[in-house]
Amino acid sequence: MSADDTRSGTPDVPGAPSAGEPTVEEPVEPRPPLPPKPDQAAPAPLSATGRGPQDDSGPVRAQDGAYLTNAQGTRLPDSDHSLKAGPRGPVLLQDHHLREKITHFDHERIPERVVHARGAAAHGVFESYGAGAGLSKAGFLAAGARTPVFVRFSTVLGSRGSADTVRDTRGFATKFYTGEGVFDLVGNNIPVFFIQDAVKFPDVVHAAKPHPDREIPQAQSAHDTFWDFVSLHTEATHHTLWNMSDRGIPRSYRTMEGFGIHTFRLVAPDGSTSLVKWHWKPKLGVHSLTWDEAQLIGGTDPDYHRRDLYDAIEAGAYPQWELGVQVMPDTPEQTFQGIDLLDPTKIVPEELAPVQPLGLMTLHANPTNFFAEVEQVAFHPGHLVPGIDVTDDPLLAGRLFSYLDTQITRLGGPNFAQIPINRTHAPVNDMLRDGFHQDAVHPGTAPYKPNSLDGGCPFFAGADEHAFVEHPQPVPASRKVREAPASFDDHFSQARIFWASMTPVEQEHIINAYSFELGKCTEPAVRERTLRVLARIDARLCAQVADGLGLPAPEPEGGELTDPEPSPALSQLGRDWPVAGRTVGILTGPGTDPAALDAVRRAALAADLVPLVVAPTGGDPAEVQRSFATARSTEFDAVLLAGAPAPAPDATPARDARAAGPHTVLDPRLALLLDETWRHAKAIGGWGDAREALTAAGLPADGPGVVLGTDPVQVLREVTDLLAGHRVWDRFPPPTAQIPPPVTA
Ligand code: HDE
Repeated sequence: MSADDTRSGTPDVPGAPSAGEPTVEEPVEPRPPLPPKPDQAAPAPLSATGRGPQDDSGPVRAQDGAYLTNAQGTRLPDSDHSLKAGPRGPVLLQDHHLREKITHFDHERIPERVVHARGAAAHGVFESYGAGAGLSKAGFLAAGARTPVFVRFSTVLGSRGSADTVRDTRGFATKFYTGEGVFDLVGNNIPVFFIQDAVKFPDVVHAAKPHPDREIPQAQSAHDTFWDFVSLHTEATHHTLWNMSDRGIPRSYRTMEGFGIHTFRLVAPDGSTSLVKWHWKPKLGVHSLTWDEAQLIGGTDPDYHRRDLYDAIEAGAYPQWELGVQVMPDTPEQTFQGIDLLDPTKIVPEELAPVQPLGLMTLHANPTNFFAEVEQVAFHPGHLVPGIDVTDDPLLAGRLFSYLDTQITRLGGPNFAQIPINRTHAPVNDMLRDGFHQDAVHPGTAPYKPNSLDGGCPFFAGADEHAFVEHPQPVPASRKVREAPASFDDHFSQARIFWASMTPVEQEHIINAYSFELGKCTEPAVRERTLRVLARIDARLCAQVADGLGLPAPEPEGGELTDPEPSPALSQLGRDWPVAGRTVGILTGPGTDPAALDAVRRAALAADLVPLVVAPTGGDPAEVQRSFATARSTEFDAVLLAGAPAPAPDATPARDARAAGPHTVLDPRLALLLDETWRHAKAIGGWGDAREALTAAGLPADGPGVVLGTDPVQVLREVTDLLAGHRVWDRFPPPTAQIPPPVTA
């Protein structure tokens, strides 16, 4: 049948089901869908608020026209008073505007995500280098291909309104709007997971979420049920160790790595396959907060990560990541150098399989409406394109079910793919029909196959017409069992690699994190059992956490520990990174030389830094961005002291508790600010009377990471060099505590 076979004029037979003349044989020649029957019309093709496609007065937006209307577009004269029987009389039931407004408001909320409820997202573009074209036939990996993306970052445990800087894993989910359909890479900032089988997901999430009776604590793992579960379920050990490391408290979404975790299978144009692990590498490097900073920010700026992402994009400091893959041969065993590639609690060290860069992602636009985009975006690991296939990782299998299922409740039915942020950029010709929130007006009469009434439309595509064809991976002959392979029983070897790969200061942070979290548990059995787990990672880790808890350190079960080969790529320290977008606080007072201040600000802006001037009181926002009352150290990556700003008139403890203390040389709030800056290992620079100011704050003016000089621009230059290493790591004293001998509990 061809397009010419459509019926013309009034059908000969009233009620004929099809717009075309069906043939006896099933149509097999692909062709576009039939037009509607001549007697049919569809609703006018207007936007959600009445704008038509023929209207070229700018992009279609959800609001239009100068006047307030109701949802039907009828203009309203008043929305401040209900319709009443007289000014003091009863409200009338006939007030349809009141009823529409309140009813809509009553239904403004949708269920938050079961996990990853708190997040922030941005639009961008992925530009392929072409290096993946030989590995996968996916069109978006071809040389020079540019693909729009939408990325949502999130915490896992907290509710929608929880703080950003809690200790937690972060989600890193990317939607690629490719010409061959949507590809979702739904990853995390930690490359391993707590569990090896999806059936355990409700268990780990129930354990980590707030206790069901009092619904506390919010957004954190520092409580009994979490540690009860992970100490009994030791396959969680590796992921838990990453969470207790600085990776659990990122400095910014912009400074996080991303990982696909599971092994995926890439299918090349010639049909050959490889097993890969996905990586996102941030151009700014991997940086974290210190724990004390994270806790302070949780109170002073719970939106810290969200604000940081949106401000950076608004300022034109577009965050960038390279997408890369570790490539492993697709062997029948699906292992690499003894590592089971189907086990999501294992990494492949980058020293064994380097990450090969495939392209660059740049996030360059903020959402226009948080709900429409960030809240309604629906990711799904089963959104795949030709050239990218899944493996038999049992955790991934459960996810392939869960993400579709969850949207049905969260987004109110099966048509969430039609929500603007979820719409594919490829033509859709499915046979899915009806359901809640159906936006499409499907023509035709035969949403089934085979058919002849719609001319056989739509037709199947072959692999050479960009069809997604599952790779015919052989399935090993076996029997039905509820079992895992023996290799999944190794819960400790890679945790030991991670620990051994950390620098001393990173190890100290891990010890502190375990001591804090377990210190917040009330059940002695939970603490004791967790120490047994730590004993199987490292004796010093176990002993020092035990010390902090006032408990004896147990001996490792399962025999003596062997020394693993470290993977230096796992450490965040020891490299220099771009400083673009880093904030520098400049503390000024009445005696500050305006010319020096101006020169240093210009130099900071020229270095792509964000200078923020702190002055005794506010004023012109172009000149002064923070006052002594509003500034807090946690806003700055480094601090410059323009002399020694004396106590301001409002520095009274009765008004501001931070103003307590006998300070005469320096405003007491700045003394606290400098003290925190020092403790959080951030660079401090200064000129003029800065030395006196530091001494007044009780800090060593010649200590590591303190730059004093007479030329403010030169001081800034040296501080910028320190910023490249992120923190002044040698400000943290080396671990001094001796390893106490193990004591058998
Ligand atoms: Fe998720 N996960 N998950 N997850 N996940 C969800 O989907 C689930 C897992 C991840 O910004 C939910 O739309 C199961 C691993 C991210 O919108 C839900 C299992 C990884 C996001 C769900 C896992 C992730 C989610 C909640 C075990 C890293 C946020 C709402 C089998 C590779 C996406 C939703 C966004 C969200 C289920 C394990 C990452 C309930 C059953 C492993 C980044 O469907």
